[in-house]
Amino acid sequence: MSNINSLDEQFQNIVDQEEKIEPRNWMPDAYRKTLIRQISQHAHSEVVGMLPEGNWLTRAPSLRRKLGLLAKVQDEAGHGLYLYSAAETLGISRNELIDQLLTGKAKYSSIFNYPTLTWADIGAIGWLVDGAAIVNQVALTRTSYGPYSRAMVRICKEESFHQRQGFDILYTMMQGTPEQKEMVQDAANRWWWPSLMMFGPTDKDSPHSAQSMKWKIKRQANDALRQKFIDMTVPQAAVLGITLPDPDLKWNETTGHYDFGEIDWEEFYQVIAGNGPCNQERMAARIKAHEDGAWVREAAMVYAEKHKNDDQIRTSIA
Ligand code: FAQ
Repeated sequence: MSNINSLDEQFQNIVDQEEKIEPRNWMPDAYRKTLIRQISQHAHSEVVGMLPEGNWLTRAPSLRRKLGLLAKVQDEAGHGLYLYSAAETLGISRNELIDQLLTGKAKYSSIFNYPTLTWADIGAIGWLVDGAAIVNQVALTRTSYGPYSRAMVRICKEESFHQRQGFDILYTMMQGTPEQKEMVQDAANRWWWPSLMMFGPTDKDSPHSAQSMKWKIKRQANDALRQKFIDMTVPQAAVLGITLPDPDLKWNETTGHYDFGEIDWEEFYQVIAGNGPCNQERMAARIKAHEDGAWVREAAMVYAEKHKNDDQIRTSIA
């Protein structure tokens, strides 16, 4: 028993000294489990997150917009792959991770269960959803687990391009016709509150936060990150010339932050329980993609088996 305690203590010391934990290091089982949960949910979010925007690839209003959106959606696939790889370093296989998503055991971000109704929604996703993702992920570049932290550095660079692209879409539409301006306002009205929910429940209702902060998996609490996002985004809405759908949103001289209204947590819990507007559609799309891709996985396995002793191929890959 005392040995276990001392391993735990040594581990906490390494974390407290801001050293990274690497896959070969000893770690408490619960730390490993928490990381697998968080990193895989993050990976699933990136992959499911391709669906709402992928829906607009064929309908982007110009070749330039189509190229930008295509690049963004491909980036999200890449983020999913870095993150699945980071999760695999913890001793779980890609198959198990995908299985957890497809059987509903693992979550993915609530935000991707909302529909993209107009082109302005693509701008709003870039501006608000990627904007929120960056705030959360910049903090995670300092997470204690090495492979997750390194993946975050690269992902954040790409997310910042996504955020600017989204803002640019909306800004351009705001120079357009009254109908285009109305579309931007409508998209902002629908995406604002769900974007705030991306940061998770308030700290007092967040079961994982205290331990994850102690292990420095999370570097800032849900509420602090949400506030940072709001403070950053409200002035951007003013530049766009739109209003955000919260009558309680106002600058507070005393705190130096924006006050904001009550989030509808009932809606959040309904969405993460599978009852959001698009949960069923998203899961059906992922299950179909997995089934349609079975032949590719089988062919790759047969190829790998055939060539496992083939030095030439191994050298050329290296
Ligand atoms: N949606 O105790 P906590 C992107 C769950 S960005 C669904 O606070 P934790 C980029 C939570 O899992 C989006 N579930 O949990 C992109 C837990 O349930 P569990 C992805 C949520 O882990 C942009 C329960 O509630 N980003 O994809 C949500 O300490 C555009 C209790 O919550 C990440 O995943 C939610 N919003 O903190 C892609 C960032 N919030 O597991 C395409 C990494 C909470 O016990 C297009 N993750 N839950 O069943 C994190 O930072 C953390 O996991 C939090 C939650 C902050 C999300």
